[in-house]
Amino acid sequence: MPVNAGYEYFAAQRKYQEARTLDEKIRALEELIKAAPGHKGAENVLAQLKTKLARLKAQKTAARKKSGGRVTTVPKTGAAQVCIVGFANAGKSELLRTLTGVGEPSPTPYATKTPRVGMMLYEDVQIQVVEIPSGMSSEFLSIAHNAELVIFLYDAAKTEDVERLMKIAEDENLENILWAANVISEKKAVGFAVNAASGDNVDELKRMVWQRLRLVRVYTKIAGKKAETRPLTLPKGSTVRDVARDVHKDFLKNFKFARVWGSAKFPGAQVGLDHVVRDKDIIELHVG
Ligand SMILES: Nc1nc2c(ncn2[C@@H]2O[C@H](COP(=O)(O)OP(=O)(O)OP(=O)(O)O)[C@@H](O)[C@H]2O)c(=O)[nH]1
Ligand SMILES: [Mg+2]
Repeated sequence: MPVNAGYEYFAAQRKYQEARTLDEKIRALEELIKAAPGHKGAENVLAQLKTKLARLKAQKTAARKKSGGRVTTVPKTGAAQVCIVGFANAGKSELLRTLTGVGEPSPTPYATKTPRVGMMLYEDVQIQVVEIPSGMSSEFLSIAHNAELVIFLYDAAKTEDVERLMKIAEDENLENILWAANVISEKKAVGFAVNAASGDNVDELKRMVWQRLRLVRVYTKIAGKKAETRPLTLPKGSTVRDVARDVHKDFLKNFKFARVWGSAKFPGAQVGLDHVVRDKDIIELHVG
């Protein structure tokens, strides 16, 4: 950590640590480099950051080349995007249907030809779920690069598929992966298992998805009024500053203090911009 680094540097550093997709990482690293102090003592750190950035950019170019420049993106909605990746007939469409109500399972392998998108509700948080077609073309796998989390779903009776999926994870540089075996036949699964069709253990899967997304939700509120019922979601470790910025830039500019129910010392205690918020906090922003 460079000496005399300013607030922006630490904020950018946190953003980089929280970045989940390749694009997010590149963007955060660029900000981090911009915010790094210019003095001599920080030269080494800056050089390291630049090397890291060059490596990430090379990764991105390689991924693009592999797909012949064809990249499919699924516009993100909700708190995060989660992809389901797996081989033919692993039960991806069944899982998508169980999680979101969207999805047409079929006994025919490779039945899903294009990415299918649904919205899953975890408690009161909307999470987007995308089924990637089984062909595993680089074009469609490019969606997984931009997703915050990838579920690798495999038929519990075909453990050899795990190895094949591990190879894909490595080749595609996918990091945030949740492995799930789908118990289609009677075969007992090794590791975490669900039954996509009956929904067995799917609630546990949803809970794991939420955990792995490393998000917190907060409910903002205006003094004298009830808190919003729809939460705002932010990366874990976010502060009142991030909440204020997300609500409106004027809230940050004119910020005086916030009252917090949840993570504060006592319900409704006054906190400043640096207060780290926790999941399910109620945040009342006071501006002047
Ligand atoms: N009994 C049972 N059948 C399942 C389960 N999951 C999937 N199936 C069946 O297995 C077949 C394939 O399931 P899909 O969900 O279509 O598989 P997929 O991974 O989407 O496959 P493609 O997109 O076609 O490559 C369908 O007939 C499903 O109904 C399960 O958990 N239990
Ligand atoms: Mg399918």
